[in-house]
Formats: sequence, C-alpha cells, structure tokens
Amino acid sequence: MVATEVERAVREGYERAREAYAALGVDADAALERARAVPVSLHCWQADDVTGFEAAGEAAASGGLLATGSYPGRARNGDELRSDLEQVLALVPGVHRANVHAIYAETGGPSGAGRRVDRDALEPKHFARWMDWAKGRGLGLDFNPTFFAHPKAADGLTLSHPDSGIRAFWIAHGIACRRIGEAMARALGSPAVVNLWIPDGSKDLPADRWGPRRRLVESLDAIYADSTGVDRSLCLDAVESKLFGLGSEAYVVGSHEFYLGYALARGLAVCLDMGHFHPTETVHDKLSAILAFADWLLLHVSRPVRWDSDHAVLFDDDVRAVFQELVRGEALGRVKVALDYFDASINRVAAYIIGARAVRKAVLYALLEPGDRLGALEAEGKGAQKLALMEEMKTMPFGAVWNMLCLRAGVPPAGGWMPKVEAYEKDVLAMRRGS
Ligand code: RNT
Ligand code: ZN
Repeated sequence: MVATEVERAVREGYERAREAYAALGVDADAALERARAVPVSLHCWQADDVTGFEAAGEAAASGGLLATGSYPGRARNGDELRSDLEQVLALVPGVHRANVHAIYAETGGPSGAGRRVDRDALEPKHFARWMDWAKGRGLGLDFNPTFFAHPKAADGLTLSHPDSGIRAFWIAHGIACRRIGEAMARALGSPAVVNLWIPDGSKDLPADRWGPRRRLVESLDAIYADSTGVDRSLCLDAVESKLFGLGSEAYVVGSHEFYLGYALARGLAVCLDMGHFHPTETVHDKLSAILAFADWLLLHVSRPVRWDSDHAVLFDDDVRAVFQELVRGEALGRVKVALDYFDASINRVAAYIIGARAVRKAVLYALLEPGDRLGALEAEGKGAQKLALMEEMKTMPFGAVWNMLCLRAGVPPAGGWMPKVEAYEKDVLAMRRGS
C-alpha cells in the first residue's frame, strides 16, 4: 500500500474504533492525545551494550550487568549513538527524553575521545555534546552515575565498601553526577531525574549484613547533603534497588526495603525496575502502596525473563498492568517513565523501537479503559460484570487507535517502521566494522 492508502485505512479504522469506545463512555481522542504527551526517557545504553566511551574497546558492563549477544552494529562513540537515537526518535510516537549514564562522557578533543577523566572529576562540560544535541532536538535529559565497570568497583562494592578511600571516591562521583544533572536541567529548561544504582552485594552468605548498610546510609547522606548545594528542584534524585545480581546472589546492600526506607526518610524518590523483584512479584501492585507516602517515583521499564535479563520491553501483561494502575490512580503524572534494557542479540535500534512503542501502547491501552464503569460495577458488588467488561476490553479495536496515534505523531503506524530500520541497518549499522 502506498502512504496515502495506509493513511486512509488508518483513518477509517479509527472512526469505527472511536465509536466502539464511545459506546463504553471512553473518549478515544482524548486518550490518544494524553498518551502522546507522557514523557518516556530513552536509555542511551541499549545502543552499545552498556559499554560507554571511557576507553575504546573496554569491557562492557560489569557489576552484575550483562548484555548477551553479538549482533553487529554496536554504537562505538557519541556520534554513532546519537545517530541511532535519532533513528529511534523518527519511528516512535510521543514525547521522549534521553537518559545518559556517566560512562558516556565525551572528555576529549573533536572526536570526543582522548583525555580520560576519572569518575570523581566529571563535570557538566564533559556532557556538552549531549546537551547541545538535546537542545537542538528539544529533548530533556536524565542522568545516572556509573558505579560499575571501574577498577574501584572491581570487588563489587562501592558506596558500602569497608575502605573509606573507595567510598570517598564514589561519593565524589555521586555528587559530581548530581551537579551534571542539575546543569542538564538548567541548559534544557527541564528538571533531570538523576538515578543512583550501585552493584554492592555479595555472592555468598555474608557474615555481616549490617555494616554495609550502615556505610551505605552514610555515603548516601554525603551525596545528598544540602551542603552540596545541588538544587533539588532541578536534580530529581532517585535510588534504585535490586533483589539480586550476577555475583550478588546472596545479598544486595541496596535492597528494596533499604531504599524505600531511605527515600521516604530523606525525601527522595525510589526507582522501581521491573526486573528487580522476585519473578512472581509484580511492580504494579507496589504503585498505590508507595505513592500513598511518596510524591513520585521512577519506573525502569524492563522485561525480566527468568531473571533480571533485560530483554527488550514488550506490550505484555506486566507493562499493561503498570500503566492501568497509574491511570486508575490518576498517578500518571507522579511517575517518571524510563526504559532500561540492553539486548545485544538483535538489531539494537529495533530493540529500542519495540520497547518504546510497547510502553506508549500500554499508556494508551490504559487510557482507553472505561474506568468509571469498572469502578461503578465494583462498587455495586457486580464482580462478574466487572470481570466480563475487563475481558471484553481485550478484544476492542485497540490497534486502530494505536495506528491513529502513530499517524498523528508523524511516525509509521503498525509495522511500517521496520523497513526503515532495515534500511538503516544496511546503510549505517553494517558499516560499523569491528564493533
Ligand atoms: C541495574 C539497574 C540499572 C542499570 C542501568 C544501566 O540492574 O537496572 O538501572 O540497568 O543503570
Ligand atoms: Zn534499572
């Protein structure tokens, strides 16, 4: 089909779908526009398997992170990475931000490579290229300190390390990164989420679970101290827990309970990564519990398969349930949404697009729910009717509304984006030899 035919088919399909939703009291037009406006932060680390630019060819992510696969075309520098993100942005509908890790600093000359600046000495100027690019694109930036893939994290401990010198190094890194986030926010006129995740833990049974957690509290207090002068309205601080990691199977210092307590006690946000809980535990049930006490939280949308495997996000039950909960609780505005996965076994740009489109679909799907009707049925004790309506919603013409959202956003509806990615792979990714 040529473009105009596709367009006509989308419009026709949408008209019928709009009527079907209207019959249930749902305003599809309003849902579509609201769904477009929810910012989704695109993680830069899917493009290069969490390698970063510190030194060419340096081993990829450590600290329990593992990108598996060797699909050709990994981005090797900032320009390639930003080019991949451009390609993604051209094919995903809605508002996006970009999420950068400290290892993506460009510290050298014109090529961005060169002089190595250690993590404790990073400054906003080392991210000038990211800021310039984001400004040109009208994107907000988010930021993350990198507490892994570094000699001072070689034994899997950073902010909870027994050696005060090592802790001091990582504290300095944490503060430096908050300053960078603040600078990004100023430069772009949009507050930056700065999310802290550390790998600290132990592979086997620890004799002492208390000491590392005490030290972590002290280190975090130093990072988040008022004396740093970081403006909290620009640098939105979040802390990310984990249940276990590769090499920290028996004990993780920054567990969920630890960070939930810390964040509530100190007025920070928690980050819920969908891969960081027991496989039978669901993140969607935590939202109304945490947001009863916290102002906002950060969501790392990820897809764990048997473990925290960081597969590309799909439009699956878990992701749908998260956004349904947020819509039902009128809490979409109290959550910052970020993608977090790294799959090196498939075309990396397509992996981005699949995940970003899946999240936007889930937002739209949730907004198309007849919330008032479901709520009324529940309140009237009509459990069967409620369940039946929930079931019926699954076979509504959702795809027709999604296609219209894409059309309005100026990106290909349905699977129309894949040929573009295939062309990009042929013209650009395939030229990246030795990556
Ligand atoms: C690790 C955390 C963390 C990282 C990124 C790279 O388990 O999920 O968010 O994935 O910071
Ligand atoms: Zn995460």
